[in-house]
Amino acid sequence: MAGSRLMPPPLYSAAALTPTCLGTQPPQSANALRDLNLQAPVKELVEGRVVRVDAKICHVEIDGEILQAAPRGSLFENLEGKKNPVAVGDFVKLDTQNQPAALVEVLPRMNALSRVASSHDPREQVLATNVDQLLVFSSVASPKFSSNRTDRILAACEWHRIPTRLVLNKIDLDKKGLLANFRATYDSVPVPVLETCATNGEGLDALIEVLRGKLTVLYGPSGAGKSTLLNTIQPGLQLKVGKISSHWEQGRHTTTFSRLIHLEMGGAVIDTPGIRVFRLHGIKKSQIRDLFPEFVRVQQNCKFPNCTHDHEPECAVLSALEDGQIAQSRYMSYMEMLVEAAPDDFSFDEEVETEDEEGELE
Ligand SMILES: Nc1nc2c(ncn2[C@@H]2O[C@H](COP(=O)(O)OP(=O)(O)O)[C@@H](O)[C@H]2O)c(=O)[nH]1
Ligand SMILES: [Mg+2]
Ligand SMILES: [Zn+2]
Repeated sequence: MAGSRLMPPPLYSAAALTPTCLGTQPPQSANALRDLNLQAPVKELVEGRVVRVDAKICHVEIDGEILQAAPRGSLFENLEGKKNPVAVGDFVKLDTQNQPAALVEVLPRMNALSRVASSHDPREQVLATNVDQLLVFSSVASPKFSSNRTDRILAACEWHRIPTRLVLNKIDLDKKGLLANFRATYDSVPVPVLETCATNGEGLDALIEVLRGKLTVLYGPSGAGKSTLLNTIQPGLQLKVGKISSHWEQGRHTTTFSRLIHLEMGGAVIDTPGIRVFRLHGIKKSQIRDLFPEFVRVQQNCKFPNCTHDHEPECAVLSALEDGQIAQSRYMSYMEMLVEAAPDDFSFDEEVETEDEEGELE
């Protein structure tokens, strides 16, 4: 991983630029002075990976050690509608000359999972970056499976091009035979589904193979069994089980402390507690339909090329829905996202930004 990548040593030593060589030497030619300028000392920057972001402080891993670093103020300028300049998973450069270190640069990202920050803050909040995949954890029962919640995050991963799978946990509680329905729905998308039972270990081997060697975002409602599953896979993790405090459940302004945790078998996970609502940022109505792979397969047959699959005649998606090829629950999730998405002529650039404390990260 990134931890082992250090910046090369500075190209020029500070000794070569001591003031004496300017003050006591005969005047130099413009060229020589320009050369000297080019040789201005380069600060030694260290490269690392962000494993946790608290309010105003990032925890950055460098060669297996964690260093705390404060993002430089300039990173908060020109955010262009983004709430946070740095997120868990980012590769960053640190200036370690002072304590705490300064986080001076965020390196280009391979991908980023983001959403609308909150119902009263329209900015884009980046939750995790440079990830290999996302697992959507749900339980068959207790808490009840939510199609809407599941479909929103699946659509978000489609939008951000992050591969995803569903983990259906607590299969021991499937007294009503719901599992077969969920499975049929997601097979038809298709989304790969893993069935697990954290309490008797069923399906755990398959989950281990999916996690091995990858950086995986864990997503799912509290109580789905994420911590129990992870603790079973790696007992040393000692993640708290079933103790999500009521503060999180009822939080008016949910604070999320995502963190990256290494797995002994190779790979790592990013836990994302406290994320309840997932609304895609910057998406317009006409773009939602492309986030549902089973729609994409048939929608070229709709009478109107820009069919929203809502009221239009001769709609191939509505026909597939009637035939049972498209699941009712998926269609309902689509309609809800369609209703709340911005109209196509909306300009996100003019969006009113919510001012909050400078440098605040949550
Ligand atoms: N019956 C049953 N209970 C489970 C299973 N997995 C987790 N639990 C229980 O569900 C509760 C919540 O689990 P937890 O791991 O804290 O969920 P998290 O919020 O997703 O991390 C705990 O009481 C677990 O013991 C399972 O497969 N079957
Ligand atoms: Mg948990
Ligand atoms: Zn249509």
